[in-house]
Amino acid sequence: MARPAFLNEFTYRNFAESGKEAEFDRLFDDAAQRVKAQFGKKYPMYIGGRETFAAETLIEKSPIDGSVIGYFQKGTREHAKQAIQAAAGALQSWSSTGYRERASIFRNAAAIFSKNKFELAAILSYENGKSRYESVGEVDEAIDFMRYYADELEANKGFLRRTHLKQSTAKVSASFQGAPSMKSEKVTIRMMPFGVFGVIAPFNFPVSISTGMSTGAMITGNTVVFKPSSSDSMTMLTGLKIYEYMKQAGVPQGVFNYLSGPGSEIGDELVVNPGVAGIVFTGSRAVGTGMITKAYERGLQKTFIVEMGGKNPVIVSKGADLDEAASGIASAAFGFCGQKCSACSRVYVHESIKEQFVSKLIEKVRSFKIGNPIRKDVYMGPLISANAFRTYSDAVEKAKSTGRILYGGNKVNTGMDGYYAEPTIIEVNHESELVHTELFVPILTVEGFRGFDDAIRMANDVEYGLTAGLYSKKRKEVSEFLERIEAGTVYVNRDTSATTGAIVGLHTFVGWKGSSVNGKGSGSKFYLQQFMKEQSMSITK
Ligand code: UN1
Repeated sequence: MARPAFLNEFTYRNFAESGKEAEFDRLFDDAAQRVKAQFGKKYPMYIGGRETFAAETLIEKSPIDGSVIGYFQKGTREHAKQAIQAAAGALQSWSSTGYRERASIFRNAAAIFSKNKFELAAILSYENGKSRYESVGEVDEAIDFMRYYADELEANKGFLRRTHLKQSTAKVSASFQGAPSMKSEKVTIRMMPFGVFGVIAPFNFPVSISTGMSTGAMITGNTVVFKPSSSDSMTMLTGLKIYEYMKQAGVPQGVFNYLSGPGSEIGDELVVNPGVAGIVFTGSRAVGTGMITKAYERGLQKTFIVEMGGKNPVIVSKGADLDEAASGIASAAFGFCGQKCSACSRVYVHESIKEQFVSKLIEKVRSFKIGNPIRKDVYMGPLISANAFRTYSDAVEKAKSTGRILYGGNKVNTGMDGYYAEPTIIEVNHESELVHTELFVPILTVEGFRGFDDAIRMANDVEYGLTAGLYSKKRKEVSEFLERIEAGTVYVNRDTSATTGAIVGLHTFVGWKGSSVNGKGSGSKFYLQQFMKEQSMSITK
């Protein structure tokens, strides 16, 4: 029987389609007020279900204006060891819990997230500076991940398969591959959890990616030590909410452990501790490959499920709808200030339409309001940190000396204590490191091309292969692009965004080349299998 279509949470879309946009805004505004009224509290870590405190605390401040969101524990290597032990202790009973029950716990969690979605979205906006639309969309994505993985687990009946071979009438005197037997053989093939997973999450999607990675690990029977981003960029409060909602949903004690603290202590312990069977990570390529190398150099054969960034290209061909291209590229490059792995950071546009395209792009970008992202009309909030701003201004300086600034390049004074930067469009040549290095800031490079072949060659000429886009009306170009582009998540003529905004159940979000290791995506049919090892159990009678 065909499965029913996956129903996405789509909060904004549902409110807007039923003419209730004002209610959407009111719910977000009210939640933002409630969240702000709770600022400044002290929060524990949770190990084996118990509140745990460290000797030192971390102060989480909003990138919007520096206001103190809360005080969190500065967990240490010792806490990581305790959490790993707690997760190991919970493994036996959790992994033998039936898959239907595990699926139903994550459906409960999805319902709890859904009930609290405006609150969670408001925390997210304060915590990392996302606009309300991005934040609600991200919470929706988290809910979708939980439901999608629960559906997948059930549709695959927990990934258990049975096969058998009938006895033969033929007899052989010495066996060989495929030899007949006069006995029958029954085989059960099961998928089992690896054990304890370390979940190391990024600041840019602290709700959806943390939830997706944690759910992937836990729904398949692993137990988890979860560390939200907590060094330079901090998203510990959404992390804590995820913990609380999972607990309310029925995730047993010890199955999900929440630690806050630096990667150099906690992340590192997860990598070097032999009690951790696998790591699921989203973040930079340097950190991802560093972890893998470190573990393997120590002879630890851990499973790594990683997504490690991008340098995502878009090609705009002659004859493309330039309004659509300008608008799709502008939001892909500058939504959440370009701080998405999926952000578009390179455009290749046909020489003959370059000027026209750039002026349309600038016109669109000029309409983006920069400021306090809690406000409805603001499209771009602050950069996440002083370090991110340094990356931005260094890149702008480099562009000035080696190329041309076509738009932006300046700090924006909002009167708030945060790092606000103009969306920036630069022209540099293909050899520039600005074309090859992932910057994670609102900077877009533009380059002209003459032959479509050159455009594809330049688009592919980076270490990454995460997302890519094309605007073209020519069938031949579309098929050539789809045939040759080296990226996992690819979009053609997408008006909403050229490279960002993958939707669970519709797309899968997957990187090739330096963007991942195993080339399997999230929100994908093949996601959960990565968290399990297979066992073939044959009994001959
Ligand atoms: C990321 O930036 O790390 O497609 C992930 C998107 C989101 C996921 C982005 N669904 O933009």
